[in-house]
Amino acid sequence: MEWAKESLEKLESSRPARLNQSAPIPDSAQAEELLKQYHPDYLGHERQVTVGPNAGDQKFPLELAQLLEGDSPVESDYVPNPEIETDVLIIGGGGAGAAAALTLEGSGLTVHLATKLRLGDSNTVMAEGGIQSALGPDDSPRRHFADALVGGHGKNDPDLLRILCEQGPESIRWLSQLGCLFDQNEDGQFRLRGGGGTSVPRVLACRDYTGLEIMRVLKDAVRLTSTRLLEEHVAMELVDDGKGRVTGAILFDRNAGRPVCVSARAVILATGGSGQIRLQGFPTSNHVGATGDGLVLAYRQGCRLIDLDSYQYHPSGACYPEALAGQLVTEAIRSTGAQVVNAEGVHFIDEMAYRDVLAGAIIKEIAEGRGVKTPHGKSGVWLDTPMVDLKKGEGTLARQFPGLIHRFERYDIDPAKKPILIYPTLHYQNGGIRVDSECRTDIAGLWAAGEVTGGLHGKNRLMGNSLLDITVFGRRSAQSVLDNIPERGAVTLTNLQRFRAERRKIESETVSPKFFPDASGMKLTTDKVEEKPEQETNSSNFEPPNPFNF
Ligand code: MEZ
Repeated sequence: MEWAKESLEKLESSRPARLNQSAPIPDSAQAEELLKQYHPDYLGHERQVTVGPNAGDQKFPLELAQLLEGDSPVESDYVPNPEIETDVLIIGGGGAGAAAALTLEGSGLTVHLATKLRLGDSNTVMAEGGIQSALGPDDSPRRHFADALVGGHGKNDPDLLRILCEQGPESIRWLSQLGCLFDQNEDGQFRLRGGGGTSVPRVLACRDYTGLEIMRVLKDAVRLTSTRLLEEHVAMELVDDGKGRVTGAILFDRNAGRPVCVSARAVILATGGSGQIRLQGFPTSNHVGATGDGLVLAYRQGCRLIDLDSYQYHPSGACYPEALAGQLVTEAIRSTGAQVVNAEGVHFIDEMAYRDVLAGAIIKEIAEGRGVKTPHGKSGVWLDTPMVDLKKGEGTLARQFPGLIHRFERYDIDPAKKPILIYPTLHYQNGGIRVDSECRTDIAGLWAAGEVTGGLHGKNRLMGNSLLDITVFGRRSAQSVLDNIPERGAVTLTNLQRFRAERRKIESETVSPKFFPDASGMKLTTDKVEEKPEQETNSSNFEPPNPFNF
């Protein structure tokens, strides 16, 4: 990093003094100022929508508003004719969907799980630093609740949050019994780390690949159940019984290159987040499939969305090398001693400040000229990763964060020796579909769990509460389905027709959901289909507005 030589020298020369010094945590007035002036949520890049259940109320980021007002890819003369009948259709193959499937096993109900990529391809596997649970000697679910409520700016749904915190210890037991290998201390107790906003150490981890480890065991367990997997099946639309209740979905089978209609007594949406819609062009730490599909599908059925003016920009996204831009550099590294330092070598803020405040502070440093410019024209601040070994002993960084070392060593960067450049990355959708404490949406027949839902995390989620969310509410949604499963209903597109009639008043050529990010080059159909002559497969690539020839 010759191009940053001068700044690196400043950082290295300030290091001895910084070793035993902490940096200021902004007080509440300073925090508010940072948020209002610099946090991407507060910069007016938003608008109201004019159709659907949220018309004329809360504002949405512009990119999301456009998708919510978009038209369905389903042709207007398409007649839904179920080819698959199931009791429960789970849409989404991440942690929440898998936890739901496991809970339904043995109930006697037939279960299908549809996922647009493969089982496990999800934001769950991208989660690095850990999962919260009140297991420490000075901890309790109440304390967990209080921390998360403060972190969420007091806007969390208290019922959902109480359930999350109370279910923490039992969820860790469940995951461990499935085979999840959480890190332990020498005495055999779980190793607990701090996280931004945790008043006591509460974060369990599997090194820096916690989500991958959790998904590993969930995936293996699901494959041993009677759940029928519909991999590479994209959810295009939900269907209803003509009286408002959701009764299944139209999926697009990517390998066959055609739609498949599913009749279900209950549908659980577990489609995850929407970082890949790249609000304001931000880089993202999200999985390629995180395009907000569930929000669009539920909205067209009549579900209200909440708190979607609030997204989480994780303060430490990689900024250099360019190939890693936006990738997560776990908060756990900061909680283990890495400091956030500007181009002048100044440790300008405590790295465990709340994520939204820290992201605002980093953006401010850069805006005011104290950032480091990369050869690709991006700017970031330093994360002084060698501090971890200096504070905790040589080899700590490599031992606790092998994923980080592995990613950077490909580019000849050793984070144990040199600091890395970071910039906030679009990480999490704080809001989502409104649900009650049993994961029921506003529309009968439709449940939702995990990142696609809103309310639980308020306006700012704490580290490690999303892996707990998918575990607790994935299971809970399934239990609620078991307790309340409706009879099979008719399959119509009445809700969609109503939405379409309403959107006639707007001028929009957008077709949604988005399914795959523009930059990914991914198409709705797989290569298998494209090799066949088009008239035989009746398929085409996804080219809005009317890509499906059916
Ligand atoms: O929950 C998260 O967002 C998380 C654990 C992220 C991280 O920094 O590792």
